[in-house]
Amino acid sequence: MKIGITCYPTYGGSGVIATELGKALAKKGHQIHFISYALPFRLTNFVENVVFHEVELSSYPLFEFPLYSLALASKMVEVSLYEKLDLLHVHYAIPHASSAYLAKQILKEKRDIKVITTLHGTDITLVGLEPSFLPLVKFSTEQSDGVTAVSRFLKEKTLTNYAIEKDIQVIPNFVDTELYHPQKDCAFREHLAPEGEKIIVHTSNFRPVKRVPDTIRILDQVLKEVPSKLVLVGDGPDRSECERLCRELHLYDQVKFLGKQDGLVEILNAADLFLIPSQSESFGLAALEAMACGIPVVASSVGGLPELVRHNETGFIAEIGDINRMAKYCIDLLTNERKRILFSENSRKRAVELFDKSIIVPMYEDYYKKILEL
Ligand code: GMT
Repeated sequence: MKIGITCYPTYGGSGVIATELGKALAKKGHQIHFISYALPFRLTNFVENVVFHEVELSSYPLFEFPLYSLALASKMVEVSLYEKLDLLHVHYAIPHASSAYLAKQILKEKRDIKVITTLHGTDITLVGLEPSFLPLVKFSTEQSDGVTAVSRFLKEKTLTNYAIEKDIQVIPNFVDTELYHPQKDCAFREHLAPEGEKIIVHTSNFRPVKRVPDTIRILDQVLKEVPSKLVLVGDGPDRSECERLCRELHLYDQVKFLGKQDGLVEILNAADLFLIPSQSESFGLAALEAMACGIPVVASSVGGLPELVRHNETGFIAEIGDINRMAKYCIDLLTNERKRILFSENSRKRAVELFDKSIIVPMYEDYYKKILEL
């Protein structure tokens, strides 16, 4: 098949999934055309059957705001026509689904291009609900030839919040469990915790929805019982507030801010547990990556997280903002090595058996075939 893929190319789970999916499909012989304003950050090496098409934005004095959605639609038309694409698969509805709809209409007379939209999270649960976007998200989702959601939670939210009558297929996110795997004797661990302290890791884009300050407050409680370090990976709007909170709580030596990092597998392997106390999380790809490395997860009970993290089996789940309970769960795992190892094994097993890319990529292939009526 010839597939155009559009995603946000910068940091973020939707871009990771779109890029890894494209690379995996290319390996299977499909022709993949990424269409975006920059090279997706996971597309670092040359991959056979993968081409990148950059959406260029011209500035004109009259345009106070960049007209990206329109430039993207034009690029989709161009690539679909000249590369003879079968379908456009867009990740994250805003604005990609609308651009794809426009491209499909422009192409109508020349080519019947199918549009598949994958809903990832805040495109439905947060931004999409704003009055300025809601009608557009509803319309472009309904008009897509196929719609997938990354969790059952997100599917239900879409159907109820937007009163959409559409067959939405749940295709969960995936991880390459051969790449993300448990490693023994992580040298990095000594560097992070020279006194043999326990290590808790959190990775995110530090947006308010991730509730990163909760991780620091949880550590504050954990430290009363277990010498520990908190490793925060990533960057974003809440980072300064988190650094301020560390100073206020006199935790600056116990919390390491690593910023954006590429070597996630090494960092995860240095950890004893992973924390994800989000306000909203349609899936929680970061938690899946940790589980694939055999790291138990303590999570909030929101969105798709309970579909991923099994309470008292691969980790623990608590109410949003229940810092005391999350701290209690962390202490439990950090002081009971037998339980931690059992949860670690369960986490790895769950990632391999249910969310490995070898299982999920064929689901997308089958879905494409269904939409193309092959
Ligand atoms: O929806 C977002 O806020 C951005 C998006 C992203 O690009 O990372 O995150 C969502 O998609 C990920 C990949 O499917 C999911 O793992 C995240 O849970 C989801 N984020 C939220 O729902 C907040």
